[in-house]
This record gives sequence, structure tokens and C-alpha cells, in this order.
Amino acid sequence: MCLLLPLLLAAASLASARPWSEEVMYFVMTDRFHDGDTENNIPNGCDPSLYDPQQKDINRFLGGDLRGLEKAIQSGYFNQLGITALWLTPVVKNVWRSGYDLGGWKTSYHGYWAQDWLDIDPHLTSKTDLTGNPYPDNPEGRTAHYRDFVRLAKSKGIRVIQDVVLNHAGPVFFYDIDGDGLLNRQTKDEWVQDFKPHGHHPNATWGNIPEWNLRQTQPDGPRTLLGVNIPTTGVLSRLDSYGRKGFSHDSLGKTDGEEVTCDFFSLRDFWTAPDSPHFHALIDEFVTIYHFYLTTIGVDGLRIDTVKHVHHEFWDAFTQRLREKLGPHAKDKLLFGEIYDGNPARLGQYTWRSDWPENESPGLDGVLDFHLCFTARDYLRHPGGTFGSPKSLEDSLRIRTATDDNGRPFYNPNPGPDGLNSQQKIITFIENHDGINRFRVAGITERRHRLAQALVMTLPGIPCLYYGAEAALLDQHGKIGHDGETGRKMFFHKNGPTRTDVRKSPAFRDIAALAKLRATHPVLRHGRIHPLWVDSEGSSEDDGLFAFARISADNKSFAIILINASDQPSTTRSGDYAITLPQGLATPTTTLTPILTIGPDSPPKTPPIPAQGKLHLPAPPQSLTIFHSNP
Ligand SMILES: [Ca+2]
Ligand SMILES: [Ca+2]
Ligand SMILES: [Ca+2]
Repeated sequence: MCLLLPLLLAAASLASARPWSEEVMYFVMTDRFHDGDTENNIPNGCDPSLYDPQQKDINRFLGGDLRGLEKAIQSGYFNQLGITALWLTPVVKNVWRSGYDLGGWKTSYHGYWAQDWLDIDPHLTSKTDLTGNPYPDNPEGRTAHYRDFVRLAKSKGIRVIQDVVLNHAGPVFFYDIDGDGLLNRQTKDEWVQDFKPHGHHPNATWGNIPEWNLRQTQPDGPRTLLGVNIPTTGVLSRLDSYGRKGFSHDSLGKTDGEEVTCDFFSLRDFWTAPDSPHFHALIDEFVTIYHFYLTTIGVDGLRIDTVKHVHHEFWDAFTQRLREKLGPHAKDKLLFGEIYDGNPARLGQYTWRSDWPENESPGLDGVLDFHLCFTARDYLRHPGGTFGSPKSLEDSLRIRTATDDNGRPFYNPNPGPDGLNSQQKIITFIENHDGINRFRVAGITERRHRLAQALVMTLPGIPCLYYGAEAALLDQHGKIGHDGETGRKMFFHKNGPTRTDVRKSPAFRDIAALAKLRATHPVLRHGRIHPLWVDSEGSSEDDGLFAFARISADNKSFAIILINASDQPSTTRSGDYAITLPQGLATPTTTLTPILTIGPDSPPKTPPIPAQGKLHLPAPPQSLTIFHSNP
């Protein structure tokens, strides 16, 4: 019995683990969620001017922290909204200020400027746990707080995804142009150097500005945290682990290789080329570090930043070695990436290894589907009651399971350790912080915002909401066609609405209702997509309608999702056009019943509709309706 018990427990946890394809994800910029602890807003020794007590200047720290999220989790906020996985901006300790970034000096409120990979940023952590027990004021205490945060989330059935950057560190070193050994804070050239195609800038020098935590990268050797020995070697703290090549302008849009090897403004690029002297040591160091977070801390997945700025071979080795080190735990851990690119070939290639076709196994488990994000915005992100064509959105959905010109599927159909493939673990979203604005900017109505969120919740893939979506958070400074960072607002501003207020908002109620339907109706989670209706591009027939079916694997159950983006009531039958279902899907007695309508305050009471021939489904103005088959 003693031998059997652990096996039985292991089996039980296997059975209880939800497939990743069933999650509803929520991406939160922790500094912008809720200031749950004002004592950490200016950490010990930190330049006080980096914090804005008015919570208005988006380039400074605004106070949000783990305690703010803990309070929301404890109150059941995320459970009520239907969220099952939280993706947080990076938590590791950052360089807190750079002298030169896009548009001037900025702070690292977002967490993407790492300085110490084995410490948690003190802006995020508290002096005591939720019961008042003190944490030590050191990496051990801060890491303990992060572990307790992860445990709290999981106790409420919520998985935690850690955002990680392997492409670069923060502005840990500078280019000492005048050779005085000091970082001249006002000299742009010491922060940003022109790109050097061959060799490197020899004047790279570790910085030392304690009040900005600008210093040599850590760890510089092995660490012990929470009683666990972490055998890091210190390779991140060596200057020759970095390319030191300077910044290639417009590198975000480049595809000539410079985007892989350059700094990003003052962020220092790791030398990830396969023939570099520390290639294997760098990969092993990151594997050691993230194994610690994925096991001792208990995080469930990694969202990997700036994937296309790192050599593909690096990802081959990183994903393979990390999964090997995780052993049987690998099947529970999701590794997905950010490739800021609208080209599905560029997105999908990272679900493959660079040594395809010799090795056909998955690279990343999934990616954030920017192609779908852009096309869904083309359709819905228009002012007032106007709309675009959903044609490109329909195309982007087909591409997810399509094959490219070389006969290879865009997204790897071979299963990962969990038995699911990348097409099932693709991340569906319509807004986040990655080079795009919040969906709701000036001119975008709350009603339109709600339709967009409902679309995300009903399309295939893992839906991922952006913090504030549940309140239709408006970025009044944002403009359609002009992306920027103005949407990174404080959500629970000290003078703004409370969680209780937000719970009553129509967007919150929509998302909660849709999450509940996903939980109770399997086709909304697993059903394959079958496009049903899209207006012909540019024709006079464009009327804002878009419809698709989600169909169960055995064809016995299906749902139709129908969106009407216009201000006019409509139906799925117009002249010669009409929705018809694929042959054999419906029997002569099958009917369709609306189970949820998003948009109108009082949706029409529609009796069951026969599912044969040309379907005549009602589409109220600015609405999304889910019809479910019966029987
Ligand atoms: Ca705070
Ligand atoms: Ca200098
Ligand atoms: Ca790089």
C-alpha cells in the first residue's frame, strides 16, 4: 500500500489536470492592476521620482503589485469572471530606469528589463504574507512571497503563467564612449550605440547606478532559495555572453538577421548564435532558472518574450532540455511565445524546430496569434456603428490548420508532451501590450468592445483577455491606426471604480456568461471551426455579418456563432446568399436554439429554428448570438 499510494495520487493529479486548450487566460500588467500595498512603491534605495503617486504617468511605476492581485484572487474576482489562468508581466528584479528608450527615458514598470533572474522585483512584493507573518527583506523573502502568490492562485483553481525574457537583459551595461569608466547619464551614445555588423563594441562596461538598480546581471554563481540549491553558473553575468553589437534601427520590422543580434535601444542582447562560445552554457543556465520557477515555485507555464529576436536553434535546445529536465511534469507546463508578426509563416515556424524535417517534434507549444488579432481588429475596430470586412479574419482562421507552399502545416500538428498540438494551443486575443493599442480607444464604443471580447471567447484556441477588458477600459488617448503605449493605464486607480463596481459592468457579465458556457458546452472548447458566412470583400453586400460553426469530433453536436457588427437588424439570408450547414451535420429534426446573445439589453425571444436548408437566423444590431444544436 505504501508503494501504491504515491502512484494513486499521481494518477489522481493526472486526471484532474485540465487540458491547456480549456483554459481562459487573463494577461495582467501587474504594476497597472491594483496597488495592494503602498509600502513597496518606492523600494529601499530606489530613486523616488520613478513612482507617480497620481497613477497617471504611464512611463513611471504606478504601484500595482502581487498583493493587489492576491486581494482580487481572494475575493473570487477572477473565479467569477471565469478566468482559469493568469499571465503576469515578468516578475524578476529589473533595472528600474533607462536613460534612453523609445521616446525618451522610461522605467521598467512592465518588468521586461531583467537584472537579477533569481530575485523578485521589490516593487511587487510585500513585507508580510496575507496573515501578517513577515517575509525576510531579501531575495529569499521576495521569492517566498511569489511562491505564496502562486499557491494562492492555484488554491482557487487558477494557473499562473510566468512571462520570461531570454533575448535580452535590461540596461545592465553601457558603451563607455569617452572612456572615463562611468556611465554619462545624459549622453545618448553611452546608452545606445549604432549597430556593428561585424565584431562587437569593445567599450561595453557594467553600469553602477544603485538608485536605478542599474548593475551587473545576476546570478553570478550558484544560489540557494527556499531550501533548494540552484546550480547556476553565472554565465548571465559575463560580458562576453552578450553580443555588444549596438542597436539596429527599425529592428522590430527587420528580417535580415540584424533583428536577432542587435540590442533593443539600451536593452542588452544575449549572444544566442549556435556558434557562440556560451551557446550551450546560456541555454543550460536558463533551463536551470526556469526549472526552479516551474517546480519549486509551482508556475504552470512560460510566456516567452521576443521569440523572433533569438536564434531558432536556441529555442530548439531550450524547449527540448527544459522538457527533459521537467520529466513527467513537462506534460503540465505550457511554453508559448510572442512573435510580433502578422505573417502566419513567421508565427508558426516556432511551433517547429529549426532542424525540420529531420525532427518533426514541437518547438513551442503554442504562439500568440497576431495574424488573427490584426484581422479581427480590421473587422471590428471601427468607430461608432461602422465595421470592416471579416474576410481576412475568416482567412486567418483557415490558415491555422492549413498547409504552406512547401507542404508543411503552418502550425505543427504533432502533439507535445500533453498530447495536444500547437493548433489546439494557439492563443486567441484581440488586444494586449505588444506593440498594439488597447482595443477600446477613442471612438470605439463599449458595445463594440463587448462584441470583440465575445468573439475572442467563442473562437477556437485559448482565449486571452487583457486586463481591463472586463470593464471596457477606455484609452481616450489611443487612436485607431496609431499604436502606442497609452493603453497601459492603471485599472483599479485609487480614484476609480472598485472591483464591486466592475463586477456590475456589462463587459464583466458578458465574459462571465461566455466562460460559463464554454465550461458547460464542450463544442465551445473543442469544436472544430467551420466558417459559414462572410461578406464578399468590397461588394455592396457587406453588411457586417460574420458566422461560423463549432462542431464536435463525432458531428453529433454543434454551435453557430453569429455576429452582426452593424447598427441594422439582419438575418443570415439575403438575396441569393444564405448560411447552409455542411451535408449530414443536421438530421431532419435538428433545431437551433439561441443560448446567449451579447449586446442588446433585451434579446429577442427566438423559438428553436429548424437546422435544414437555407438557415434564417436573426442577428440583432451590434450583437453576437450563440445558437446550439438540439438534439
Ligand atoms: Ca504597491
Ligand atoms: Ca563614460
Ligand atoms: Ca537577440
